[in-house]
Order: sequence, then structure tokens, then C-alpha cells
Amino acid sequence: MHNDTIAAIATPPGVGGVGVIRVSGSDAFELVLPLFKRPGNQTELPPSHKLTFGHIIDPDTREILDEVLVAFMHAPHTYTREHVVEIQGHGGPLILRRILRAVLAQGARMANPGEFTMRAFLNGRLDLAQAEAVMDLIESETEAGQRLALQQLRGRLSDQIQQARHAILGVIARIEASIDFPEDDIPTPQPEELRPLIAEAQKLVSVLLAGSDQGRLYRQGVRTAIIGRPNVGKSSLLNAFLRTERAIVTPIAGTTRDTVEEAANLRGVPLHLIDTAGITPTDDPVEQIGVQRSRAAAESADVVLLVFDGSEPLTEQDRLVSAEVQQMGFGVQASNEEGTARKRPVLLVLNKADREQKIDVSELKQLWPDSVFISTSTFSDTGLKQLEDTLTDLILAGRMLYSESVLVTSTRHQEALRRATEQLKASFYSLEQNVPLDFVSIDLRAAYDALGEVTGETASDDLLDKIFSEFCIGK
Ligand SMILES: Nc1nc2c(ncn2[C@@H]2O[C@H](COP(=O)(O)OP(=O)(O)OP(=O)(O)O)[C@@H](O)[C@H]2O)c(=O)[nH]1
Ligand SMILES: [Mg+2]
Repeated sequence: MHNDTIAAIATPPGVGGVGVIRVSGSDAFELVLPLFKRPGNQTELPPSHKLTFGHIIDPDTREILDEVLVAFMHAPHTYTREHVVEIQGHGGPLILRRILRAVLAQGARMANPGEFTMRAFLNGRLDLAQAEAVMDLIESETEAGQRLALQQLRGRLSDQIQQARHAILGVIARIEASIDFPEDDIPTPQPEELRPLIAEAQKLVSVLLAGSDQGRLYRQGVRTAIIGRPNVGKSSLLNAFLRTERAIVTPIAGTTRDTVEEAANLRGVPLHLIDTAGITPTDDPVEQIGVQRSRAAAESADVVLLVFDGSEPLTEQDRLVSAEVQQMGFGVQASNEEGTARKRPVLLVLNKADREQKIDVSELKQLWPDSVFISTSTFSDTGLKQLEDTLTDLILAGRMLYSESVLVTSTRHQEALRRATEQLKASFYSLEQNVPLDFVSIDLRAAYDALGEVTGETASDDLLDKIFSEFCIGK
């Protein structure tokens, strides 16, 4: 039931120059008009989509609550495709709450989180992927993330999903026509006819899936773990990146006991920085957990900054940490021949460059041939800019990020695309095995439905509730 009229404060809580109350539903105009007093006591509905000056009054006491501009907007050219009223008042929280209360007293219902956008979806103005893009757009913290969200909002992802679904439906139609109307002499399609059609659909899906890791990086940031033995300056480096004293720094080895995670924006590249506890053998159970977390952070990282203390000779512990990181598959980007597993990039940081350097660089270079070494000092800021430049280059040149194509940024979409791929593969296999064509058709249907979850055509009510409940109220 979504034709009751809902209302909410649409601007963020707190004080602002202007605050907006949004009302949507078939009775929106009737509910707001009695509260809206205009010069000369006009009572007719103001022109649609125009701002009209007046006052909001308490309908019982006739007390003026605020001086406002109100837009009455006729369905269907509105955010929700319903009648919408937006009241622009002064941006004080108390004023806005009083206006909202007056609107609710007229019979509107308080909107749930995301309910305006949900109505836009239910009324067919946006599909689900576009509705999700609204939230991404609001929340994006980098220009790149914003560009991707806008693309999705404009329907580019949805278009490509529809293309793939259309291709699959074409195959289903051919199979089912021959099953349903055998008397019409529709010839049973041969596997060799169907195979290229399925392959075509598969290609469309796999292009989207291929971009989804990049999409995730844009949305969640490039996971960058700062790894090393204790006391080499990992937390100092995190602070230097963030330009604040986020993590505790002391001369005591073992200062950081838990991972510290922070988002940073490196020239438009979103980073998810993780400072970790120094990796070292220990009997202290708390430290042990910390070290486990450091290892897990490295395991799950897209890039590792491996930090050494340049003012000390290489220690056994440095070598051990180094070997561990290597075993996790970090190293120089392998030349991109087909089939070679690409290594995840590592940057070697020789910190404390302000002191006399005692580290054996040649041994390190043997351990990490062809890797990039950068000397830094968090005291004198030496090398920090170079570190940032190199890290950006590594991320961009490694093509971990690119932004020309449509990128799937949501894990929900990625998961649906994976299922669609699996089902398409299954249909291929069924064709090979010469099983009856209706079985092939079942696999294809499943792929078709999985793709439909992205745009919302086949999404369950539970899923919809879950997605929209993550929105803010008033959106
Ligand atoms: N001389 C010098 N000292 C530094 C530099 N960076 C950090 N330090 C010092 O080294 C000590 C350890 O720094 P932290 O940043 O806490 O090192 P960490 O690697 O996070 O240490 P744990 O959390 O114990 O693993 C502190 O006393 C810092 O002030 C640097 O560039 N030069
Ligand atoms: Mg630390």
C-alpha cells in the first residue's frame, strides 16, 4: 500500500540556511494548502513546479510558524511520480520539526528511510540499480565515485543488463516456441544454432563482471595495508597520509595493537588505509590477536606498503615479514600475458631517512628485485610526496582503476552477475549433454531472473526493504 501521503524533513539535521520538508502522495496538495497562507489570502492551487511565497501557519491557532517558499509539483513529473510538495523554510531544526508536525497533523504519515526513492522505483521512474545509485551519489566521497554513481543513475548499467536479458530471452523464446507449438511445425532449434546466441549473452555479462572489481575499488577504496615489524614508523606514515594524528605513535615497540582503518582521498583515488600492529613473535595473547589481524589485513589488501626502519640494519624479523608478504602473492606486477596470475603490488618504504642509514639496501633488492623502494621521513616529510605519487601511479598504471566503461560497483550486483554466469554455463553444458531443451530453458530462465535482480524486475519484497532501509529519511 503506497498511496498514502508521506512527509519528512529532506535536509540534514542541524542548522542550515534553508531546510526542506518534502511531502509526497495523492493528498499532498490538500494536506499542505490549509497550512499555506499567501498575501491576499489566495486559496487556489499555485502553478505547478514554481516557487510560491507565503507563510506556514498552525491551522488551529493561526500562529505563523515560518516564512517559506513552497513548490507544488503535479504528478507525474516529480521525484516520486506522485504529487509532491516541497516546503523551503528557514533551516533551524526546531522550525522544521514544527512545520513537519503541522503537515503530519493534517493526515500525512512520517516517511520511512528511503521511502521517496522507493516510490520512485515502485512507480517505475527509476529501476533498482538507479535507485541504489541515488544513495551512492549522495555518499560518494571522490569525484570518480560520483562519476560512476551518476552513470548508474542515468541508466547505463541498466541498459547493459537489459541488453543481456534481451539476448537470453531471445534464446528462451526460440526453445519454447518449438515446445509449445509443435503442431505449427516450428522446427526444434539445433544446439549449434543456440550456442552462439548463448555465448553472445554470456559475453555481455562477463564484460560487466570483469569491471566489477574495479568498481568495488572505486566504491570501497583501494585497500592499502601498512605492514612491517614493530616500531618502524607505520602509524607515523598513516598519520602523514591523513595529515592528522589519527593513530598513536610512541617510541615503544608494540604501540599499535589493533588495526586502524581510515579512508583517504589520494588525488581522486579513494584509499582504504589500514595501519597494523607490528608483526612479531609474542606470548602476549592480546598482541597475538593484533598480529593475526595484521596478517589478515595484508591478505585482503589490494596494495601493501612494506615498511622498514632505514636507520637500522635489516633484522631477522624484517626478513620474516618480507617473506610472508611475498608468500601472500605480493610483488612486481607480472607482464600481462594471458593466463599469468597478476601479482598484487607492493611498495617498499625505507623510513627514518632523516637518520644515518644503516639498512642493507642491496640485500633488500635481492629479496625484492624490480620492486620500487622509497626513502621517507615522517619527521622531515622527505619522500612522502614521492610515496603518494608512486602509490597513485601503481594503482592507476596497474589498471586497478579505470573509468571509461560502465563499472559495477555494488557487491549485490556482482553477486547477481556471478549467478547469471553460472546459469549460462549450465545451459551450455546441458546443450552439450543433449538433454531435452526445456532443461536448457530452465537454466536460461534462472540467468534471466538473476540479471533481473540488478534492475529490480525480479527482486523480492525483503530485498527491496533491505535496500531502501539503508537510505536516509527524506530521500
Ligand atoms: N627519526 C625518525 N623517527 C621516526 C620516523 N617515523 C617514526 N619515527 C619514530 O619511530 C617510533 C615508532 O613510530 P610508530 O609510527 O609508532 O611506529 P609503528 O611502526 O607504528 O610501531 P608499532 O605500532 O609499535 O608497530 C616513534 O618514536 C616515532 O616518532 C622518522 O621518519 N624518523
Ligand atoms: Mg603503530
